[in-house]
Amino acid sequence: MNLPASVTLRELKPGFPVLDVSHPRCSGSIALLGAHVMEWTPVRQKPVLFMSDKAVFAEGEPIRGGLPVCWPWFGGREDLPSHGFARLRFWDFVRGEDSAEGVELVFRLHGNGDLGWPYPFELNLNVHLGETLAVALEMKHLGESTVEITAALHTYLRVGAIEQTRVEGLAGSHYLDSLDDHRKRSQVGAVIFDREVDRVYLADGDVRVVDPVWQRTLDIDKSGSRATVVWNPWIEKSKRLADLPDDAYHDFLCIEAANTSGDVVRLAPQGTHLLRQMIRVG
Ligand code: TA6
Repeated sequence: MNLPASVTLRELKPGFPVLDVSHPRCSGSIALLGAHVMEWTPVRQKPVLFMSDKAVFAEGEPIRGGLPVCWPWFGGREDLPSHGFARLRFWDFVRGEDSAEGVELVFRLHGNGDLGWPYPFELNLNVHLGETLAVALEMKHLGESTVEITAALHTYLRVGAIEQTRVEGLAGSHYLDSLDDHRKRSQVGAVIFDREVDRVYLADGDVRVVDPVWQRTLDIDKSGSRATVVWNPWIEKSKRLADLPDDAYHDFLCIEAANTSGDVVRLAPQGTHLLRQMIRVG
């Protein structure tokens, strides 16, 4: 691998390569499994991404935390893996480049009708790590017929205390409540967390996570998406997730730039779609 000076390759465990970033503007790490951004910490900041202490690191298993790439479907599908297979496979490192602002890394996954998806495709993930984190998933459909895809950048964000955290920017938006048969509701004021929250907001705008305990805000912008998923498992679901400590719900929420529920992506042969999420600490 021809790595930029700020990036080094290591094995988190045998057969599980990870790229570590050490740059004047930030530190970070990205697993080749799923091109999964596992850690991002801007200079003079606390970590921005949450990673479970019980996360599993193995081919074919999703990593609980960081920035999972959910593709070519979002959610569960009969006997198929939840959130698709892209996060379960090793991607190729394509190239990287250092700059004064940070480091840019490109990863690729392609398939020819294997991997449980009967169409040839190419995914490119472009990751910029600096004082901002910018992730862009380019999806290329190389099959002969039009295909429907759902996807998400399923970002786990670290907060000081979920009970005191709120999400601004969604007031007045409609959302589908995944915990109540996807019933459609309207958001009144900021999103707060005093129970499990699992909602698909039909929204294409930016949101702000306000974290009074860690005394910071996280500004999350996106493009190529008209659905923003907000999730916190709260107490009972956390206990059901083997790769999440029972009390870890307290330390994170997910804000996901998604194409799902009314924002399905239809790609004609040779069609492409770009799904982007950008995060800045305030
Ligand atoms: O994005 C919210 C969600 O779909 C929740 O329903 C929950 O299942 C979460 O994703 C985690 O999914 P995973 O398959 O990673 O356990």
